[in-house]
Amino acid sequence: MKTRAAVAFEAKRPLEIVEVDLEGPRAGEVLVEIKATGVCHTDAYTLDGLDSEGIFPSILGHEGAGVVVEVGPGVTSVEVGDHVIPLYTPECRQCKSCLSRKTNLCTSIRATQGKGLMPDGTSRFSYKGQAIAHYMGCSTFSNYTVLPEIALAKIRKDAPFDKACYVGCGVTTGVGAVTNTAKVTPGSNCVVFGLGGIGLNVIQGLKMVGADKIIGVDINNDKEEWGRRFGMTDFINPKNVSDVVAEVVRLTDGGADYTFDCTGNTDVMRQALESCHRGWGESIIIGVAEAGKEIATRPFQLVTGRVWKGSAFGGARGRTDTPKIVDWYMDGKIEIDPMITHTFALEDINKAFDLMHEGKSIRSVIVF
Ligand code: NAD
Ligand code: AHE
Ligand code: ZN
Repeated sequence: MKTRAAVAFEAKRPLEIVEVDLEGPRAGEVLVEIKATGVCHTDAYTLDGLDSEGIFPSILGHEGAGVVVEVGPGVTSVEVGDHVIPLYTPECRQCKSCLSRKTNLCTSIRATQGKGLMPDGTSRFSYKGQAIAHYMGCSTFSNYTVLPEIALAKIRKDAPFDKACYVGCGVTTGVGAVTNTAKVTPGSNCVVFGLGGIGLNVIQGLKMVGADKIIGVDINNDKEEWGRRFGMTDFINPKNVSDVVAEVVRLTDGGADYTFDCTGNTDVMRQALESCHRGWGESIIIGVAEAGKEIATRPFQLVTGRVWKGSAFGGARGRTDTPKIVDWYMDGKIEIDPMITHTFALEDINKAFDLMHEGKSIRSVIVF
């Protein structure tokens, strides 16, 4: 079939809207009509050529929601008409990682996914006879896409697509980092570095679990109002203080119980770790750093009890947990609507990237 898609032909070039060819689902695969997709900073990072796994040409997008249109042979967990969220972290429930119960990082199809291919080692997308790579196993910047069945979470049908799509990455990543990865306890003092589409979800997760101080750090002053809207109690703009770490230590009587990096900047990651309380503070890296970047700190920071951790997709097991997060939204336990600051048609998707780089959006959603 033909489908409209925003194609990343080359790094650092705007996406182009073209009609691409899409092959139908093979065994264990599902054809999904994407109804809406968010634009996450990770899409921009890959498009900007900063991703060591970046492949061009490819169809980016990993934060979608849609409807099952066709299932391939052997598919049993979803059927035509089901509403689904594509999962860049699948859940096969059979691999060593899934069975360990120690991680959400299912490894069953990670190798081919990282090469922009379906699990059988081929692509379903092509343009003028040339293969186009899938992205993070999702490629939600296409009106129709094919995914392995293990990479689809079935969600309730009354959830609006243009909000539920955000659960496919940002909401789950932020809220899950608090509840699954850090397991923040009530009364904790916490710091969130970077108040964008992820950081604000960390803040609403912290508020939900009863954190005490929620300190937000951002170089963009406009983010102060956004942070406070979701439960932030204090704001620091690093440009206005001589030492961010010292300021956090002052505000928290010795350091934070939990800190979260939502910037992807390795210098900020160090600040986040060093803002933790001696003896027990934990810092969670969520931000994705540019290819080649490394983190550093004095080992003494760890010797004296600070803990450095990372979190992918909020530690969520996609097929099990994302339907529950959609329920939380539908039940009013978490908010999504106010964070979706812009909605565009696919033709205008490059505007979403511009707004993100200008710091003028929280989340842009593309509606097909
Ligand atoms: P965003 O652009 O919406 O927000 C980033 C925020 O960080 C902005 O408000 C910006 O002003 C702020 N910032 C930038 N540099 C800063 C600095 N030096 N100090 C303080 N604040 C600074 O991006 P997003 O969509 O929220 O994504 C945030 C990061 O999380 C990205 O690196 C993205 O790739 C990553 N991410 C990771 C996962 C995961 O599973 N680990 C999932 C989604 C996104
Ligand atoms: N391709 C990058 C790594 C990118 C990365 O860390 N991605 C996160 C999700 S970001 C969503 O917006 C993730 O889930 N990582 C786990 C994984 O298996 O990719 C690189 O550095 O090569
Ligand atoms: Zn994302």
